[in-house]
Parts: sequence; C-alpha cells; structure tokens
Amino acid sequence: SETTPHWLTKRADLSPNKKAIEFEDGSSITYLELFHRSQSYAKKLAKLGLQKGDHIAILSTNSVEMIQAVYACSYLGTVVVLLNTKLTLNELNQQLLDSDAKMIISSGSFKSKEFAIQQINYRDLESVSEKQIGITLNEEICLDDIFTMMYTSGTTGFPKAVQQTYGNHWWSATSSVLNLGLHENDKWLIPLPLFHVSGLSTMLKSVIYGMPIYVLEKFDVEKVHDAIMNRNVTIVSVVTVMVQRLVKRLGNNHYPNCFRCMLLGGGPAPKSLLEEAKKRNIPVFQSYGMTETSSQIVTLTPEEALNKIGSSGKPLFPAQLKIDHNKTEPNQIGEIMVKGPMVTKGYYKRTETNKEVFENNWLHTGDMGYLDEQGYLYVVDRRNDLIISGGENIYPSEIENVLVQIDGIEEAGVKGIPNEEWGMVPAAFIVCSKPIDMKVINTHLEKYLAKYKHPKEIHVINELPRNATNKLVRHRLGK
Ligand code: S0N
Ligand code: AMP
Ligand code: MG
Ligand code: MG
Ligand code: MG
Repeated sequence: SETTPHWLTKRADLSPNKKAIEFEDGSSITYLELFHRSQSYAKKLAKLGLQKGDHIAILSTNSVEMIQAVYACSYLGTVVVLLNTKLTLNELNQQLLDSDAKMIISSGSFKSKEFAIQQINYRDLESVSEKQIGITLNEEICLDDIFTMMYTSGTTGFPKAVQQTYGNHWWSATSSVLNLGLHENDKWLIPLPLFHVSGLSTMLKSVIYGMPIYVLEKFDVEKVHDAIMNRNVTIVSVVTVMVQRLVKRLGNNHYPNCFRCMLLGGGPAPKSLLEEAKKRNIPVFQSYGMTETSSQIVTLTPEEALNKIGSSGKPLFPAQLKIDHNKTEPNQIGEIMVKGPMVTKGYYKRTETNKEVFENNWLHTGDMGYLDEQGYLYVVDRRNDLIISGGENIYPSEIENVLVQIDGIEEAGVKGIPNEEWGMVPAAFIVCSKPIDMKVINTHLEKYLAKYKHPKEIHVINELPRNATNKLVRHRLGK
C-alpha cells in the first residue's frame, strides 16, 4: 500500500524552528521539539511492552502531553483509541473492552479510576526510562493503516468505534486546504476536544500544513474571544452552542480583519443565528461532516460563506455526495450518501453493520438532506432518533436501557426535545410499577451515563406509544 514519510519527521525536517503549538499560558513548542518529545514518548511506551498493532486508549483534556502521546503511537504503529472525558467509568470501561485496548494513558486528573485495563498517566510515563530498548520507530506512514478509533453512535444502536486510517486523515487535511486555502499568517484555534475528530483533525493539519495551532485545554468563551481579538488567530473550529456564546460575547464589537473563518460543524445551526453572525460580519463557514468522514466532507467556500446561509456547501474536491439512490432531481429530500478517501473503512468489529451502511464504497450517513439546483447541500434532519446536544451525540436507546435497570421502571422511551442552549436534549418517558424517588433515578444515572446524556425531563406515563409490530414510536412520546 501507499506510504509517505512520517508526517511529523518530515515537518520537523522542513520547518524545525517554526512554532507548531501555542498554549494558553503563552508557551509554545516548535516542530522539532514536538518531534523529539513524541519520539521520546514512543520509546517509553515501547519500554512498557507496547508494540506495532497494539491498541492504546487516551483519556485526556487537550494538552501537549496528549498530542505527544498521539504522535508517539504513530511512531510505534499502535492504534489510538480516543476517549470522551465526559463519560462515566462504566461507559469508559465498555469502550476500553470493546476496543481491545492494552493500556490507557491519561492525564493526572483521571488517575484514580478503576479501569478494566492497565492505566498509566503522563507523570508515570515521564519517569519511564527510554534507554536500551533497541526498537526502531516508524520512518514511514502506511496510508492504509488504522491510526485512530473514536466512538460514535452511527446510524443506529450503541456506540461503536469508527476506524480512521492515516489516509483518511491525510485526505481530510488536504481536502480542507483545497477549499479554505492556506494563508501565510494562518493560526488555527482548537477549543474543541482532541478526542473528537473536530479537534484532532486540526492537530494533524498543523503538522501537514506547517501551520501553528493555538490549543485550549477546553472551551471557554472568554479565552476564545480573547484569542480571536488579541492573539492573531485566523481560523477557529466550533459547534453551534459556541457560536451562540461567542456572538453574545462580541456584542457590538468586531473581530479583527485577519480573522477569516469560523468553521462550524458537528450539528445543525438555527438560521437566525447564522443571519445574526452575518450581520456582524462574522465569517461563519457552515460545514457538514462526521466522525465517519474524518471531519468536514462538505463545506461552503469562502466566496459563498455569507451568501448561502443554511446550506452546508458542496462536497470537498476529492469527495462525492448523493441523495439516496434515485433522487436525482434537485430539492428532493432523501438520505445523504457520501464517498471519498476520507470516509472510514468501517466500524471496528461490526461486520454486520458495515455491510448495511456501505454500498459500493458509498456510506449511508443516516442524515436527511437535499441538493438545490446548484448542487449545494441542505441538511434537513438528523438521522433517526439521534440527539445532538452541544455537539455531543446521545442515542435514546442507551438512556432507555439504563433507565429500565432501575427497580420499578418497567419501560422507558426517550426522545429529543428542542433546547435553546444545546440544540436538542433528551426527555424520558417511563412506565412504573411503583412510585419511584427521583433521587434513586439520579443516582443511577450518575453512575452509568455521562452528565450530558441525562434526560432534562422525566415524565411518568401509563404506556409507551407502539406501532402494530410493538415497536416503540419515539416521536409520539409525550403527544
Ligand atoms: C460545548 C461544550 C464546550 C460545553 O461544555 P462546557 O461549557 O465546558 O460545559 P461544562 O463546563 O463542562 O459543564 C457545564 C454543564 O453543562 C453540561 N454540558 C456540557 N456539555 C454539554 C452538552 N454537550 N450537552 C448538554 N449539556 C452539556 C455539563 O454536564 C454541566 O452540567 P451541570 O451544570 O448540570 O453539571 C462541550 O459540550 C463541547 O466541547 N462540545 C463540542 C464537542 C465536539 O467537538 N463535537 C463535534 C463532534 N463531531 C465531529 O467531530 C465531526 C464534525 C467535525 O469534524 C467538526 C465539528 C465542528 C467543527 C469542525 C469540524 C470539522 O469538520 O473539522
Ligand atoms: P458525529 O456523529 O459526532 O460525528 O457528528 C456528525 C453528525 O452531526 C452528522 O451525522 C449529522 O447528524 C450532524 N451534522 C453535522 N453537520 C451538520 C450540518 N451542517 N447540519 C445538520 N447536522 C449536521
Ligand atoms: Mg456519529
Ligand atoms: Mg466542559
Ligand atoms: Mg456529534
């Protein structure tokens, strides 16, 4: 299969002293430093017995150590499993076991947890000796090899790991730059988590483009506002709730002219918000993409960003998009299907699902949309039952399954309801065989579900709406 020189090695050779990453405290590191640190981590991981093909999980908010750990894995040829820091221990253990991870690397704040597999934190790793191991680190990257895995609910069912190859990430980075271009002064801000492809893809762009990134540990409206106003950031990736907070923070002020792109993805955006942004000259570029497409696959062009409000744009240069099989007429709604070298080869260990969602290399996204006369995509609806809250996915059946574990809850149905802050949030409807204390429910939810998945409303009802085949009809809940 096709190989390239290792991206970070190449970049450290081409631009050794160029700034690679800038942090909140004003510190920064160069590509050469990032290269040395990542190679050092790789040797330490090898010393701990990890080797090519092994799966290594990373649980961390954004940090230089996290970035080094990801690149270290690429030097060893180990697959990186990126874990969402908001998940409970139970959810994390499910993913650790499902992903066949051999070890979990975390920041210190996640140390005391009882993980199902061996854990090491950055501090421990620092103290491992990297001497006398006699391993050779990868000098090349094999584009077909799996680099990362991230859990997402996909079109149906429970979280499953999307496998992203080096080639997927490579094509994602190059596709993006063919659309947005690369300006000499570009600096891309990452307020999004590196455990999502939204954040990770920007981290990879830094090395592939030779473009500095400014990395926040986590989103903070003041810090993002300050970065755009005062730190010469030219591009930032965001989800809708962040645009809302930023627009509010901006007030009647204006962003500097060098700020050229607010790349919006990860979910729908209300038209009123996009219009508000346009009025204030905020260069919001709406995009459409998913974990399965290794970030944006459809994006508005710089020329159209403020003229095609509501549209997500056209497929990026190497990508194709169609609506269903036979919806060739414009403005007809159908399922969005995508194809291209940034699209995943499939979910880890989900042979059956993979057969269902791929058709001749076209991916069924589960999202509904249409193309206008000029071929611009409009996404009209989320895939069946999926709730996107503040850019995080919530799958109703996951919550339903946790609720029915509670003694006295016989049946549960969950659906998304609109929410001004988060877009959509889950509401639960339960059928009980005895009175239940809300405290009991909350304690149970705390243990098994990340906070953002907790239903914002819980209604006790007599029976769940079902169809003729006894299947739960979620959209009829509460009606
Ligand atoms: C929006 C974020 C930052 C909100 O978190 P915040 O403000 O830090 O909250 P906390 O202080 O941690 O908690 C306060 C309370 O709020 C609850 N809460 C937190 N998050 C959520 C949520 N999402 N929904 C509902 N509630 C939430 C907490 O539980 C807490 O509650 P209380 O007070 O009761 O204890 C954070 O959610 C965030 O970072 N979201 C974004 C995640 C993300 O990156 N999503 C994108 C995933 N998709 C992709 O990666 C594919 C698309 C893509 O690649 C892309 C996406 C965007 C932009 C560009 C691209 C691209 O193509 O490159
Ligand atoms: P994720 O599942 O976290 O990878 O997020 C991808 C999902 O977010 C997609 O499958 C869509 O359901 C949703 N999404 C992404 N972009 C848009 C958009 N422009 N409009 C509406 N929904 C979107
Ligand atoms: Mg998904
Ligand atoms: Mg947070
Ligand atoms: Mg999402």
